[in-house]
Amino acid sequence: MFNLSDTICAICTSPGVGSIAAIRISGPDSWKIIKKFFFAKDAAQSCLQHMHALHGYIKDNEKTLDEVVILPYKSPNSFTREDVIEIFCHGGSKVSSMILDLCLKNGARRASGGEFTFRAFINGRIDLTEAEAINEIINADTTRAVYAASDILSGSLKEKVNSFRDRLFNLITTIESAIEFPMDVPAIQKDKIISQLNDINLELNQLVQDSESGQILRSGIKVSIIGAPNVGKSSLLNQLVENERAIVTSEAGTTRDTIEEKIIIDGYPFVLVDTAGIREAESLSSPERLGIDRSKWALENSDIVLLVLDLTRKNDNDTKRIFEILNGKPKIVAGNKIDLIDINEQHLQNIDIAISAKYGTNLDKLKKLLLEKMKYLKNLTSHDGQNSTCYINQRQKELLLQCSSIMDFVIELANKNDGSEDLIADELKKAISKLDEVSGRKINEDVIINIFAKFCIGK
Ligand SMILES: Nc1nc2c(ncn2[C@@H]2O[C@H](COP(=O)(O)OP(=O)(O)OP(=O)(O)O)[C@@H](O)[C@H]2O)c(=O)[nH]1
Ligand SMILES: [Mg+2]
Repeated sequence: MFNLSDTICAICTSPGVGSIAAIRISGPDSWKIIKKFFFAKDAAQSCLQHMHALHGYIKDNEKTLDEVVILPYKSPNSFTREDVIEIFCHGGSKVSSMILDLCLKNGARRASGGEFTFRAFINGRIDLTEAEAINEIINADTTRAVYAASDILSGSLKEKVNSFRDRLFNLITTIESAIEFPMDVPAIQKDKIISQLNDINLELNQLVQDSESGQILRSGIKVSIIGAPNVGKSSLLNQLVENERAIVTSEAGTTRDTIEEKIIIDGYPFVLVDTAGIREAESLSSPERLGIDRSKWALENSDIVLLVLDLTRKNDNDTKRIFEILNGKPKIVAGNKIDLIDINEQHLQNIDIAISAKYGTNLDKLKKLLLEKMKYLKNLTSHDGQNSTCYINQRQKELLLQCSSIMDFVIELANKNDGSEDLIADELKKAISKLDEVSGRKINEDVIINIFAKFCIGK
């Protein structure tokens, strides 16, 4: 585990050339260290004060390295709750690393990934749900994912977990005082307790249910583009990602390996998988056969199948077989190459949308269909993803599910009415310990290490 008593430093901005880079120093010696190599432009105003930016120079001995702005924070009013200095220098990767070297030479230690956030957590500035949300904001690649994570960062999940905890704790106190002091404390009103337990459990389950949307924002909806050879699957992928990502030729069997690309529709990430055309023939080469196996695997492992048909062809045996192997998978059937035909009623039978992958016709409508299908499958309402719910992660979901199953057991016990109050109180303590793992109030060291290992350096 990290050492907490020394002073740490890191470049916080991403590596490479930029206009500004930021270096952060945190710990008991940070203010002392900066004074060794920072010289204010106006010597009369060189005193370090909390949140008072200073303009000046970083000097290594007599040599000036850069003109910078520094921002001091006095403990406990900083991100880590320690004394902190942030240095904003020019964004060349060399100059920032030279300034970092000066910090190291003057007594700071190079921070590991997540170490600043770890200190913020250990020092009580944030709880574990907020620490995890910081990493999610950094890694978010859609606006919805940013909103969802920032909602948790502003304390929405912490508040809910704390409220569950307080309510369970009050119930334990009521039950235990009635057991210990039967003469002084009014007898337990079982019905009241059961109704409160049910309310808490219902809210817990709602939180778990909402996590489905969070999962979508994190990993995206998988859409496999499936069809017979040459129907225009790769052309469609290229149009949707607005990039010539996959090779397109007039030869059947062009695509062999699956190709994955992410697109964002209305703030939701969709992972599109272009696949090899599925066909049965004696003469197939072994790379094409392997490609077809991968197509079937991609089909199996997708949330939605985007089945592409070539409207210039009659439904052949290959297409019929593909319909069979879909096996009830959620699908959207796109009839392609409408630019080559005069479309009639018969063409529209069995398809959801008519498109031209080559010319991009009706692709906005296709995106809308994908969005509607996803919302229907994942049971999302139109306002999901806009700060209305907490999108918990897998770790939090598992713990809340464990808490909920303990609650189910407690409710069962309470309903039996067989004087098992002691046991009920003990079980409620176990439920609280699950909530404490969510918030990080009490948690195993390995789990903590695992969580902070996912953070980047400087955070
Ligand atoms: N006119 C027209 N041609 C299209 C359309 N979509 C694809 N094509 C053509 O159809 C041929 C096959 O396109 P691909 O996108 O490679 O088809 P595919 O389904 O990926 O083929 P495989 O990878 O071999 O399974 C190419 O010559 C494309 O230019 C379309 O909407 N209209
Ligand atoms: Mg292809």
